[in-house]
Formats: sequence, structure tokens, C-alpha cells
Amino acid sequence: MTTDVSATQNNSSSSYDSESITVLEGLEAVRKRPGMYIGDVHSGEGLHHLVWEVVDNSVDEHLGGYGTQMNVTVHFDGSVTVEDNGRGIPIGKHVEMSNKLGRDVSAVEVVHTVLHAGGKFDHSSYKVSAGLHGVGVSAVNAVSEWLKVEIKREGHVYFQEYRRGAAAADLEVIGDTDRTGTKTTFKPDPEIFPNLEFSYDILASRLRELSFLNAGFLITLTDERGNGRAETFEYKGGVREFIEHLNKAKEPVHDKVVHFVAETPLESGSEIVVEVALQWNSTYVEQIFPYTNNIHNKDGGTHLTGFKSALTRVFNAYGTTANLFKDIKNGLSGEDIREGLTAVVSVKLPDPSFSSQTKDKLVSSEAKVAVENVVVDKLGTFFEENPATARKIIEKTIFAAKAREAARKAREVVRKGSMDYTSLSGKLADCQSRDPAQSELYIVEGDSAGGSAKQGRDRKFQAILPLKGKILNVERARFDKMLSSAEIGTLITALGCGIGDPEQGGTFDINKLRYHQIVLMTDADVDGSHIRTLLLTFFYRQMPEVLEKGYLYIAQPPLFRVWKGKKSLYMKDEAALDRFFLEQGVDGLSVHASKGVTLSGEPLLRLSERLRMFRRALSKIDRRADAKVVSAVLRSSGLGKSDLRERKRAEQAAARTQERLLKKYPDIFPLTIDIGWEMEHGAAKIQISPRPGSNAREVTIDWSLVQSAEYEELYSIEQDVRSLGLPPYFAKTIKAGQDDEGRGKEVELEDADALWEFIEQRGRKGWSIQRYKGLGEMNPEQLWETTLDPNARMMLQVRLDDAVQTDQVFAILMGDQVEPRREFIEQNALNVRNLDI
Ligand code: 0RA
Repeated sequence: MTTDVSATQNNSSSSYDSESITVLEGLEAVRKRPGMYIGDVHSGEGLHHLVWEVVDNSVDEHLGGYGTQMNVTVHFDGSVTVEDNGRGIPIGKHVEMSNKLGRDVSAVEVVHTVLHAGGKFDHSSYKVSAGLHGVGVSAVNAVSEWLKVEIKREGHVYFQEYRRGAAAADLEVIGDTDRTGTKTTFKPDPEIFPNLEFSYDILASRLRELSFLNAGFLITLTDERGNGRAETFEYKGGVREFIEHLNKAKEPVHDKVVHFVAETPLESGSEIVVEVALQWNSTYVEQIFPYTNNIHNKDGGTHLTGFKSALTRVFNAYGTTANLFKDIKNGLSGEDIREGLTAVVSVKLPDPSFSSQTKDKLVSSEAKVAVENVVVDKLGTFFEENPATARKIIEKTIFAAKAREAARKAREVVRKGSMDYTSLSGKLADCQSRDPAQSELYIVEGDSAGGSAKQGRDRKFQAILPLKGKILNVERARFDKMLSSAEIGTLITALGCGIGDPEQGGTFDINKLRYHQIVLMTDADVDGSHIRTLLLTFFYRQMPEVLEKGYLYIAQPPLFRVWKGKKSLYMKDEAALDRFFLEQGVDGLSVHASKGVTLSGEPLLRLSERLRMFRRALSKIDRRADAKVVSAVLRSSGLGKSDLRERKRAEQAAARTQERLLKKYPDIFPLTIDIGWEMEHGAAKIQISPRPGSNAREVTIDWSLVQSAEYEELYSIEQDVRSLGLPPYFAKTIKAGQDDEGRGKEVELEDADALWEFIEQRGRKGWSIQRYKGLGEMNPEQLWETTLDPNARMMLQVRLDDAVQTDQVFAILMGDQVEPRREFIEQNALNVRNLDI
């Protein structure tokens, strides 16, 4: 019951002429140089950018006045779905492109296969959202192993699938519906992305941000990997709630967030929307987040300048009139006013200009004027109408001005005192090199690990600074107190770069930094992670330039050592350990399957991995449907997608399944099977009810199940196993010949599952495992081999990717509010547990 949209073509293979090849060549350029279109493919930036590109389309649709909701799902296999309830991408014939190509091609296909085509169809005049690079969904398609799009529009459900950018078939009608919307699922291509792991936190924080910036747009995020997580973001209060969220872990100076929105006409005839929310808190940290059309501008720009200058004007005008400045000589500086301020400045305007491709800084001059006028007007009015609040805020800033004076004096003391690193003998074991680019500083937890590190290092270029216990929490201390802490003093002296903003009398100079690799080395337990967080807080708040330049690293000592006889190896983590045992398990093993196939070496290893995946997928799918029933169905009749597409076929498949299940699993399956039909998916659903009293649950094999990533994975492994002639479940024909301990000895195994267990046990045999809990458990030589030797060690570079998230995490973990910290630790309990085994 499929219908071709293009009436003139039904055999697409003959119709791909030279024009369509040109189209594919466009996408081929994206595949050749993906970095140019979607950002770095190695760091995860490019990978997440794929999601933003698709998400932006749904946000645009909402901003155009269509669609109230967007659901984002990360699937088990690393594919991602973005679904909205907008109008749906137009499905009709794209006249211009059809003429060009000489065959009928739908607008949907053009959007997905022609670079930069997306915008051409956009009728809404007020498109404000813009992807980071604005390349469109065709670029996403180009770098996806596959992409599927489902559109609900004009009474029908349309579907098309692409592989590595090329349409796999024409757009077709697969069902009927009275709803509208677009659903896109894509799987990033492993040939292009070395790392396919989406970060839940990165996705969640951007989606949360989008929902703050677009009040009333409902966004959900579901993660079907791991233990499964889901969140709904719906902030009717918009950026006001954003500020409440940012200040959640902080103590506010005034109860209510100040919030206003205003539209101002531009010379061009269009409008600029300025939305600002702000609240002061009792910390010393200034956090202002500027946005243009939903994009965070990390280097600010004209809107930020306008905002700052308005603040200064309003404060000085109000303070002078109300005679509040008696105690301070020089009035308030901008820094005094912004100490402890959390603010969001969001502007929406057509065609903004930025200083670079990455949109880090807004340069449109009309934004400065608009923001400054709006803030002077609205904040001035707010102060006049709320004199008690105004007084509280201004008193806080006057206090900041006085404290700044005290801090300046403290800094002078530090400068006069000894800041010479040669005074650190006994604490710092310095390296011989004086070239910062060649020099490394290891900051090590505890004296015993410090001692081993000093013995194990290469003193030519590696310096060791052991820290006794925990350093001061700089999040909760003012500048002068921080400088009087001995451990921090030692650290600053060792780094050699001074401290404090030179514009405010400080001495920090990145050029004087003595090491360009600063490595934090702490234990893999709770204390270690606390000390690491304290150190990160110090660098993030006091020397952000060290992070920006990429000088800060976290050492990754191995978690395991395995040994057998004289052989000894280190394993980075659990995954490496599993992989190693699997390799050991197939080493010297050959497997004879019933179709006469013999497997060994690399192909056998691949098969073992697939069998392990099968188990993992099976345990995952149990959330959707009873895993025992699903595996029995797969293994007896291999029920797949194509079986559900037509009613006749579904009936035959159901009968075949029933017969085989009855025969092979008599304990679970004197069973009944019912068949139904789902309009929207144009597919059958088969309901399987196991015998009452058996411990299996009823399962409905429907479209949503068979197209889930878990089922697809199981199905594909099952097909592989079958094609090898490995009996999926029963016959006793697998023979495993071993050639080390049991040389030549053959073992008969019942099925693929038994084979997997056999390999797993064989692999672990004779190996001892040690799990490292602390660095102190390693001797100097081991420390060198695993953690210090540049040729063998693993290190993580600390990067500043997400300012909102980073500030929040530090405020929560290190600030003085107890409740948010408890919540955070509970939510992240898994990670903490992992660190502390
Ligand atoms: C162009 C025109 C129309 C809708 C869209 C694009 C559209 C694209 C995407 C991508 C993801 N979700 C989307 N939702 C809508 C509307 C054409 C019309 O109905 O007049």
C-alpha cells in the first residue's frame, strides 16, 4: 500500500543523470571536509552540531508561529531523533529543481540533498534562529550513515530514507493522520566521526537554554542509552526563570528577578526584541550571558556593551539623587556594580552581523543603542518604583567598592612578599627546563604519591608539586582571604604568572606562566575528585586564561592492571578490560559452524563483539517488551520490518512464528497471537500472549518496536549469525577447537549464546586483576609507565565549552547552598559511585 509521490518515475536508478550527480558532489564536499561545514569531528563539537542543525529547524518553525513542542531522543545505537509538531516540510514537487534534474523531485528531497537549500522554502519573514554555521539539514544528511524523515501533512504520513546523503528511495506515503509535524532520525557516520558518543549534559544544557530563551516552547529530551534518562523543559517565565535557575545555588540579594521585554523599531523597518533579566547574589562572581537569536555570544558584543553602559548610568544617577555615595570617594566602577550580578541579555533581530563565523561577538551597532535605551528606561523605572530593593542592591555595590580597596591592599602585600619560586625548595620539585612550552607541572594529591612521582618523573621537563590535603575553596572566599592561604600561595608561586586582573591592580600575566602543561593528578575516589574540583575551581575563577589556552590537563591513570605469569598489562577502564578478555578468549581458537564455515582471528573477534552487543541490546529492549519473548521470536522466525508492512505478509509471518514458538518453547508458549493494523504507520501489529503462569509478559510487535534501535540491532546480529550457519538457539553443532591449553581439543556448544559464554570464560582464565584505588598503590616505576611517560600516558585536556553549565556546576558544587549540592550529587550519584569503587 505504498504510493509514489513522483508520478513520472518509479525506477530511480535510471533517472540519476548528470545533474543529480552534481547534487551528490555537493554533499561529497561535506564528507571530504566535514570540519569546514559542521566543525571539528574529533572533539565532539561537530557531532553535537548535527543535532543543533536539526533542532534549529524546529525552533525556527516555532518562532514562525507554528508548533508548540519538540522532542529529542538519543537512541541505543547512537542515532538521534528530533520531532516537532510544526507544519511539516513541504512534500510537493520542487519545480525549479525538477526542471533542472529532468525528473520529479520533492521539496523534502531537495532540502535533504542540496546544500543550503533549507532557507529557500521558508515563507516566514521572521526567521531569527540560525545554526552555528547555518549549513542546513543536507550537511547533516551528508555525514550520516543513514537519515530517515517522516512528515505528517495534508492527511498523510510521508517517509523517505537516505544513506550517506543519497536518497535510498523516493518519498512515499506510509500512513494516514490528521496531525502535522516533522520527525528526523539520523545516525552519524562512523567513517567520519571517530567518537559517536553524544553527551547527555551538552544536549540537556542547550535544550534547557533554548527553552528559557523561547518561553512557552515545550522541549523534551530522552536518552535511551545506559540507564535511561528523560527531562522536560518548559519555562513559561522565559529568561526570568533562566536567572532563577542560574542563581539556584546562590543566595540572592533581592527576592524577585528583574525582568523586561521590549520591541523597538529599527531603521530598516523591522524590529529588534530586547529581553533582559537580572538578579544580584551574594557571591563575587559576575555572570552575564548575551544572546543573539538564541545563540550565546561568548565574547559579548554591542548588546553587552549597551547593557553595561546602561547599568552604570542608572546606578550613578539613582545613587547620586538618593545621596547614597557619602562613604566612597570615587563613585562606583562598572566592576563594583556587576559583582555578584547574574544577567541574561537576549536580543532577536533579523540579519545580525558577527565578528566571525562562530558568532562569538555581535557587531550590529543598532543593538547597543536599543539595549542601552531599554535598560536605562526599564531599570530606572524599576528602581523608582521599588526604592527598598534599589537601596539593597546599591548598598551591596558600595560594599563591593570598599572590599575592592581592601583587596588591592592585600595584593600589594603579596607582591612585596616573596613570590620567587626558588623559595619553594622542599615543596616543589622543579624541572631543569626553563622553556614553558617544554615544561610540565604535575599537581599531585598527597605526599606519598608526590614522593613516588618525584622519583619516577623525568626531571628534565617534569616538575612535581605535592599538595597536602584539600586546598581552600575559592568559590566561597574573597580575594584577600584566598591569597593568605598557604597552599594557594605555594601554587601561585610555583606557576610564576602572578594573580588578579592587571586592570584592577593585579599581577596576572599569562606570558610568565612557567609550564604549558599543568596536570592535575588525584586519586580515583571521592576525596580525589573533591580535590580535583577545588583545583579546577581555582583555575576557572582565578586564571581562566590557562583553561582557554588549553594548558590544563587531568591525568588518567589506568584503573586496572592484569597479569598472568610474567605478563603484565595496564587497562584504562572497564571497556578496555572487556575488550582485552574478548581478544584473549578468541586467541588460538577456531569455531566450526554447521554450514561448514570456520571462523578464527579477527572475524571471530568481530562475531564475539556482536554476540556481546546482542546481550546488551536484549537487556535494553526489556524496557519496551519482554526480552525472553523478543529473543524467542527473533530466533525462531526472524520477524522483521518488512513482515509488518503488508497485512498478508504479517498474517503469514504470525502463523509461522506461532508454529515455531509452540514447537521450540513449549514451556512459555502455548500462546495466542492477534493481528491488528495501525493507520499512522501503515503497519501491522502482532500481539503475542504467552501461556498464563509462565514468567513471560505479553508483547506487542508493532512498528514502534521493530524500528527501535535495539530491535534493529538484534535483528541485524541475528541475520549475521544465521548467515554463518551458527544455530541461533538449538542444534549441537558448533565445534570449538583450542590450540593452547587444550590443544586440538574440541568442545561442542549448543548455540551462539553458549559460544559467547565459552569465549568469555576462556579469555579470563588464569589472569589476575588489580583495581587501582589510589596513586599511592603504584611505585615510581609504575607511575612513570602509566601516568608520566609522554609516550604511554593518557590525559584529558580541560576545555571551556559551555559557560552556563560550567558556572552552574562550580556554583553548585563549591558554593554555600546545601540543597542544590545534595540534589546535584544525587542526580549524578552514578558517576560518583563509579569513581569510588
Ligand atoms: C519550509 C516551509 C514550511 C515548513 C518548513 C520548511 C519546515 C521545516 C522543518 C524542519 C524541521 N521541522 C520543520 N518544520 C517545518 C511550511 C510550508 C507551508 O506549509 O506553507
